[in-house]
Amino acid sequence: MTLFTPSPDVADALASGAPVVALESTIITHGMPWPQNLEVARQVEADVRAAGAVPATMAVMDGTLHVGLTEAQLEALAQAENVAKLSRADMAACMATRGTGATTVAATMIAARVAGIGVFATGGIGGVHKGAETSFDISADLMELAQTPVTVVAAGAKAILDIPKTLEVLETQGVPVIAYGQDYMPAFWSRSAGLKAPLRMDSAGEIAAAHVMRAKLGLPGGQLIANPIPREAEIDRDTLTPIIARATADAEAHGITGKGVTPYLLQRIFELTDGRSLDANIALVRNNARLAAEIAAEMSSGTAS
Ligand code: PSU
Ligand code: MN
Repeated sequence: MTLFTPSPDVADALASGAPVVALESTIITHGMPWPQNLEVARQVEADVRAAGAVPATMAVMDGTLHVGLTEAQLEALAQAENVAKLSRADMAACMATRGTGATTVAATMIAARVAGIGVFATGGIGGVHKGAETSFDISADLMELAQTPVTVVAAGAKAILDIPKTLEVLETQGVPVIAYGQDYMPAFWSRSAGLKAPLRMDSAGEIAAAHVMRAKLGLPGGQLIANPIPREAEIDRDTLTPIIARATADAEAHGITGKGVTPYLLQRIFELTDGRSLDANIALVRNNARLAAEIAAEMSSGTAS
């Protein structure tokens, strides 16, 4: 039995060394409401193609790890209810028991490594939640970045998280956090978290070269590329701060814990912004898909090595 099943396009691209961009599926099943989730998933795949790379959306379906989904599989996943949310802890168990699950950032990185894909585009990574000093809620995404060699393009950490603590954990874990084209750390829906980013790069070529250099040095782990949301789609921090505070308080009042926290907060913020948070989310994921495709092209052209 092979470990994963590539879609026909992905199989061709992997065989010829053409650029491939990994995409996660938790954003489809737990991050956005139907039917926008399917539209966005299709749009992001089209953006990757338009930028010259092949999209590989990851999911486990009936125990099979799919690297690249057909149109029918994508639609089935977007409509499915009670799909598991798979992180590092759940992936092998889901495959071994022939289950179905969507991949988080951590699980998508694992799938990308298994398939030999070096770049992955998403919206935002999981991180250290506000109040983690008592809840201990720290996403497995951070530890995955420390050990799995995939460059992850995100719009920073979501503003629902404690961004300073998230940066501290990434630093402790030795994960390069690279802001793209600006000095400041982006905060998902906003272009700036009001904090300087640890590193800055201004081209896809530099990012690809740094990825290759880490491998040459024998350093495990990936890189986090923090790509600011396009200016015209941004929601400013002053608008969001009270909304996030309210969503966080609601989560606590409803006793939401564990895997449920991130999806609950995203849904609540969607309601409290009358859908504006979703429009911003779509714009930033598409922007990340385009940059990831450029990085993938640099990696596969060989100039990065
Ligand atoms: N960003 C989004 N929507 C999402 C997520 C991130 O805009 O749905 C998902 C990603 O899959 C990420 C996960 O890996 O949330 C983090 O969940 P947790 O905090 O439970 O580790
Ligand atoms: Mn968590």
